[in-house]
Amino acid sequence: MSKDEQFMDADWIPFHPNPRKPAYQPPAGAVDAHCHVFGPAKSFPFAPQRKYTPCDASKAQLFALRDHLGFSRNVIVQASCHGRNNDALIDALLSSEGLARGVAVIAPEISDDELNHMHDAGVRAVRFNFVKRLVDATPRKVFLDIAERIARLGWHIVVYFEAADLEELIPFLKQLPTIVVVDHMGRPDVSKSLSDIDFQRFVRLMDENENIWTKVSCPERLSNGGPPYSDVIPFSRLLVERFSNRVLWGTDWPHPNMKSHMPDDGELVDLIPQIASTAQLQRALLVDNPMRLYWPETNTEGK
Ligand code: 0GY
Repeated sequence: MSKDEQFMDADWIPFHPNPRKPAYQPPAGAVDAHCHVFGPAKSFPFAPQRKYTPCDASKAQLFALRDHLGFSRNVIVQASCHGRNNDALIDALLSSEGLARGVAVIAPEISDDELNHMHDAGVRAVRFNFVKRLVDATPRKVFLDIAERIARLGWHIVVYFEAADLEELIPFLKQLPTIVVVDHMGRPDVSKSLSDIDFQRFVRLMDENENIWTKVSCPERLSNGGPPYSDVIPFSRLLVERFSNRVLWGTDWPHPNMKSHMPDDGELVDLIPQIASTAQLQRALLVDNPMRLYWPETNTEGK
């Protein structure tokens, strides 16, 4: 099938149709800091250069899930299937009544007017994606030029890479002039121990660079055992306890490219008390940290 046809891939697993109501109740004002919208393709066609064609996953479905899970806000991350066309993302932000912020993917030739328009809509970061199965490579110089421009707007950078690529990426990451948020804990190999050299390299990177944050997200993607994802919990817990003021949490709805199974989003929420064991850690993870990064003007005291 040609990539110009906008039908979802034959092996695509759609998001859970009926996630359970979580037993865990997040603190007031909780933020789902990693999720996406896909299309709908009829209004927002997928990019010609995409590596996959997903099912539609609309802003209305995302906001309904937010409410169902007991969350208040979303950070919507531009997914690679939309390339550098952020229209679906911007449309969702503008419909969110200020309850969503965005992470865009931009071209180096973007105009100042476009950047300002994105800022007004709620974009606060750009994403640099290094995952080879998702995107064609972008030269580092292009990323550094983008980094300099968005730093002036007070935005930050979200990076997505595989654990095996971290060592080579470290000098580049250290050059970035903003806060840098690493997706999905740098994708550790959870079949190895916490003292494994690759995971320890990531921990050291965070130890030594106070501008580096991470999302303790995607147990369903990292787990070898499947639900209830017990093999991933120790990695998330270590990062939450060690870097409590630099961690974020997200559902990753609608869970692109899951091949083994589709998680129940309610079940993912119910894992939070296992990775953030006190009310204080949970509030930092779900409210204080994402609010400081994405809604710095909003006072959350006493919420
Ligand atoms: C994620 C993970 C994936 C996909 C994307 O932009 C994307 O297409 O981020 C993935 O396939 O690992 O964070 O949603």
